[in-house]
Amino acid sequence: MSASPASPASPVSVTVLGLGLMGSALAEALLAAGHRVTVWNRTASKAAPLVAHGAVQAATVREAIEASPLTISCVLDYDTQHALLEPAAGALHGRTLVSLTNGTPAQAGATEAWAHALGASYLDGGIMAVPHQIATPEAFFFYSGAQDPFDAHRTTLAALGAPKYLGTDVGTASLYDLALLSGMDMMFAGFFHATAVATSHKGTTASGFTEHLVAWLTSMLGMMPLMAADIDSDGPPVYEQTLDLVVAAARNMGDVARGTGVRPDHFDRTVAELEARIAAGETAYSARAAVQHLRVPTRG
Ligand code: FVH
Repeated sequence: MSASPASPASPVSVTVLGLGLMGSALAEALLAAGHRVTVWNRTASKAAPLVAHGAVQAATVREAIEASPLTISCVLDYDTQHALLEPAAGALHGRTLVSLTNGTPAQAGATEAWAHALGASYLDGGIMAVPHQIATPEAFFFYSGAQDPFDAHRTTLAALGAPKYLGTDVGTASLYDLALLSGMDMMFAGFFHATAVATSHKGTTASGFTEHLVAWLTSMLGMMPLMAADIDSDGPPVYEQTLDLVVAAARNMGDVARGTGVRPDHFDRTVAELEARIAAGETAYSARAAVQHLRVPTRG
C-alpha cells in the first residue's frame, strides 16, 4: 500500500472513527486513493502517522462527522461504537454512516434503526481481510443495508477492498462475516490440534508437518462445492459415507490425541453424537445430515 496520494477522478471527503490496527489501515488506504480524510481516535496520538500523510485530525467525534458526508466507524465493538456516536448523533442527519466494527445481525439492525431515526443513511459492513491486506486484491468487504447509500459510496469504499453488496437486509453482512470467521476459527482449531498431535513425534517440527497439512486441506477444499450442492439439493447425496466408518475414524482420532497427551474432547463429543445417531437408526453420513444436525430450534 502506497502512502503517496493518487488522484482519483473524484476525490471525496471521508471520516474514519477508530484508529486501531484496522481503522488506521482503512484511513491510510483512503489517503493513498487521494481522498480527503478526517480521522478521530480516543488515543489521539495514533493519528500522527495519518496526519503526516495528509489526514486532518478532528478534536471530537462530532467535528469528525461534520467534516464529511461519509463516516466509517471501525472500533472494538458495537457498545463502544454506540457510546462514541450517541453524544454526536445530531451530526449524522443527512450523512451516511458505515459501520465496519465487528458485530451481530441484531446489532446491525438496531444501529440501522437508530441511524434512520436520526435522518442518516446506514450501511453495515464486514471486513474480510487483516490490516496488511487492506487495499490489496485479497481484501473484500461485505455490505448490507439500503441500496442508495451503497451506490452513492461504492467507488469510495472500493479503495479499501472489493465491495460485495448483499442486499437491503442490513443483518446479512454481519451474518456472512461471522459465518466466515466461524469457518476460519474452526480451521485454525483443526490446525492447532493436528500440529499438537504430530509434533508429539520426536523430530517432527510444526513447519515440516504443516507442509503435509496444507497439501491435504487444499485437496479437501475441492470437496466443499460438491458437499454444498448436496446440502442444497433434495436428491440422493453425491458424497456419502457410512456412519459406522466415520465414528470408527473419530474414535481413532480421539484415541491418538489421548495417547499423545493432547485434549481429545472434540472427538469424544463427536463419537458420542454419532453413536446417538446410529442408535436412533441413522446409517449414512452426508454433508446435508451434518448441517441438519447442527441446527437447534430457535425461539420464534
Ligand atoms: N485486526 C483484524 O485483523 C480484524 C480484521 C477483521 C475486522 N476486525 C474488526 O475491526 C474492528 C477494529 O479492529 P482493530 O484491529 O482496529 O482493533 P484494535 O487495534 O484493537 O483497535 C480498537 C479500536 O477501538 C477503540 N476503542 C476500544 N475501546 C474504546 C473505548 N472504550 N472508547 C473509544 N474507543 C475505543 C481503540 O481506541 P484506542 O484504544 O486506540 O484509543 C481503537 O481505535 C473490530 O471490530 C475488529 O473485530 C479487525
